Amino acid sequence: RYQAVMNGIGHGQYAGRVTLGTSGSAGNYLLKDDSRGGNRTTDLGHSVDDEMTGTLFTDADDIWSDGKPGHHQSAAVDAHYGAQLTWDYFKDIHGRNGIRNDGVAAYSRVHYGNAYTNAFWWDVCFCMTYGDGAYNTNPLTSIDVAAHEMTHGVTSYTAGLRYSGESGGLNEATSDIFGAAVEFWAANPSDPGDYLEGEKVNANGDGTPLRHMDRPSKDGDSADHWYPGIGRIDVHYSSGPANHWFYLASEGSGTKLVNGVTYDSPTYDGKPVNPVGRDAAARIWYRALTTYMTSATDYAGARAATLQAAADLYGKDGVVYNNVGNAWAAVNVGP
Ligand code: ASN
Ligand code: ZN
Repeated sequence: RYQAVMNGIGHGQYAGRVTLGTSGSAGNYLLKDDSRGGNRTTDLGHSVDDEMTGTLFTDADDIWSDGKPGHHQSAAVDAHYGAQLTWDYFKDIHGRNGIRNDGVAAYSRVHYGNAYTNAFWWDVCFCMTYGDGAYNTNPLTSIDVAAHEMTHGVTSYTAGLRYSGESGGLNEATSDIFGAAVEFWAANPSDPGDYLEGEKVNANGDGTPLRHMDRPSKDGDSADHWYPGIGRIDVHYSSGPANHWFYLASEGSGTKLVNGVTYDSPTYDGKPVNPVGRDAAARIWYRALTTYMTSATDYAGARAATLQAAADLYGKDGVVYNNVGNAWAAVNVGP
């Protein structure tokens, strides 16, 4: 694993005790990591001013937060850690050097607004922004949410999937897919990998995750399968078939236990799907995103892009290519 120039110790609300890339010197450490393109985290102090950069977090002893609930630095620890993991994941797994592939990191802003239960990427500031959630006690800074938001940056500078219609659903799914991929890759014992989005942050207030990739309709709104007109629903729901494709390509259909979570994934035609594995599915999606998808790619185009990517990476005659196509058929995206 790529090591930071300086390693602080952080205590995140979700990530537990982690190593953080920091800089500075005794008495004045900075939550800024020059070994990862200047990845840094700032404090918005509950402002809702989108134009504000915020104040860079500093610390005297390079031990960030004490792990007690409500510590002002704990959201910063989680956000900073999520961004550094996502940086490392794209670098180590996909050979990508930051969002723009130019070695320059985005930054993270925490404590946005009051009880704001969301997080977002914004091209203009080249930054991720995180609210503190209900009662300001559940910041939206878990690994999967941070990776989701940072991936919006990657999508913006690669395929540029337009954030409406079917391309909007594919944009959202891309963020959920790499949110899950980063969380698995991190192997953090406090927040092990799963095919759920936002299971740690309780954004719904009832303990349920925001999204279920094995069966997207479990959230009550997302689509399990493609249908004509899916482009008219919210992009966080039209992402369903692509999230479902990623799950099926990774794990296959039916019932499966992964890291203590039981999944049960249906298929449109009732035919079983054999998996290509999570790593291959993520590599295929990344290549499709960065090589073949455009701002206007729709579901049919995503199928074609991933099949082309699978052919490039694993050959056109192999089992991987075949299973990728079967996973699309299972979410009702056909030739
Ligand atoms: N958290 C949301 C997302 O990243 C914010 C939004 O709706 N754009 O998708
Ligand atoms: Zn999103």
